[in-house]
Amino acid sequence: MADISEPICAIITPPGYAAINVIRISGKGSIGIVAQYFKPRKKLLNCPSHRVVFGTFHTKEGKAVDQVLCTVFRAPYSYTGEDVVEISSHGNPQIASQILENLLLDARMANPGEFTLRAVLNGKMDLPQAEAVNDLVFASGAMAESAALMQVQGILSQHLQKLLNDISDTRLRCELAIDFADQDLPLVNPEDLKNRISHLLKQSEELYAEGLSRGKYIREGIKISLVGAPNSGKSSIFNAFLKYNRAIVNPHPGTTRDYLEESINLQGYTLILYDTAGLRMSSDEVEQEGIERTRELMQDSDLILYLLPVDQEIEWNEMEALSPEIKNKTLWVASKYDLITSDFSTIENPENLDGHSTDYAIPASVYTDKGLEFLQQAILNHFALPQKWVDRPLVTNARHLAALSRAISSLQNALQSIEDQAGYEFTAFDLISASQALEEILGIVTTDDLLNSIFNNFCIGK
Ligand SMILES: Nc1nc2c(ncn2[C@@H]2O[C@H](COP(=O)(O)OP(=O)(O)O)[C@@H](O)[C@H]2O)c(=O)[nH]1
Ligand SMILES: [Mg+2]
Repeated sequence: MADISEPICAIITPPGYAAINVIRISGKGSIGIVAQYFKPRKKLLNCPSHRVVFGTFHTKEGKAVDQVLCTVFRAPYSYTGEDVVEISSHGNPQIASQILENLLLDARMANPGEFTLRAVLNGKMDLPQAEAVNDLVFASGAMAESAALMQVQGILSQHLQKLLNDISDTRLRCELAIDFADQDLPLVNPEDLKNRISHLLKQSEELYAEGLSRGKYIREGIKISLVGAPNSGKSSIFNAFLKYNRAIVNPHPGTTRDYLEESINLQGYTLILYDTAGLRMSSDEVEQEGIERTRELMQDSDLILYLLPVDQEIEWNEMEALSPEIKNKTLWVASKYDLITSDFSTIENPENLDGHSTDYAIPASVYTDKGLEFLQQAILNHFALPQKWVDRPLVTNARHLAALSRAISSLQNALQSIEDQAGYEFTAFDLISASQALEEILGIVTTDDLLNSIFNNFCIGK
């Protein structure tokens, strides 16, 4: 790997005109490099860590560029663990470029994510924390922000580290049993080992299951498609969720031919809504194409809202033709419910109306106050999504989930080997594989390829 203390710099604020711009330089000699261009020079050179100095930035030729504030962080007490200066200039992009050009005489341009990579290499944070820095920057929705913040704070890492320690402890017990096979050790007996491994497996499986559901939905959003016969009120509900008229609403059936996609926020979760052409037999070629797309979207969605308007005959054939897999992720919605009653507070036993069968379709209306409240609640309930952030370790990252799944397979093998009395060597071997999978998440073992693939997704300056 290249010299990791060589000074690197970048503009770390978005391009364009703004109140201020910030240029960051990190690495050996950073403070001295900036001081060449800064007056009063001595003040910057002698500045203690975590202080701000006011002065003027000059070019190499001595021309004043701007009045700036320099924030100084001295190694190891900085984001990267190295000497860092952050120069705040007035927010004219030409000023920031001139400052950067002068710094580039002695430093090189930072690659995407390189400041954070250095933080990892210098032990300021581990890999899951670094990955979460990027998640935090790009988080959409309050839940995604909380999940990323939890991970930046190291809560997931600590949890995984604890799991890793417990696996190692169990493996040591197996190794003891191998080494002292001829003696009766009270410390290790198959029943105790089995219990320990079962417990590790259970913890890992719970973490994985929640990662696959809540974690995935928080990170990627929840894909929901609105389906139903033409005129069932799909576009109206779509617009009502969006709070503006995105889709054309029209009493003529077959108005929406392609599908529309928009994201909304529900209790901190991102819902990706699809308004579709609906389902019905049609001789119109364009509409048929739209219906085909609806079927594809249904496959791809996490949830289907199937509208059964209270003023239309239910088309049982269409519904019964749905595969069990699709039906499992369908909520049945009694749309246009205002035609029955517009006072939703009088609807009896709304908990029962969870939408999981047509008999308990969720009443919904876009023409009534609170007409979508039952529906919103049913969506959160369907995914068992808490309305407030739950402060426990959560895996949201696909790389982490894949490694966790490998750890689970190894733990399952370990358990099996105890049950089969295959010999403690086999159990120990499987426990080592499980540890390696968790170490991969934590970045205890990394490769350049892995680091590159992670940090290439960062922005320059992070
Ligand atoms: N009474 C009532 N009419 C509705 C409601 N939602 C939609 N409609 C009407 O039903 C017709 C079809 O609505 P639209 O949203 O275009 O249905 P789509 O074809 O499924 O997208 C329009 O005339 C709407 O005004 C509702 O909640 N209550
Ligand atoms: Mg429509």
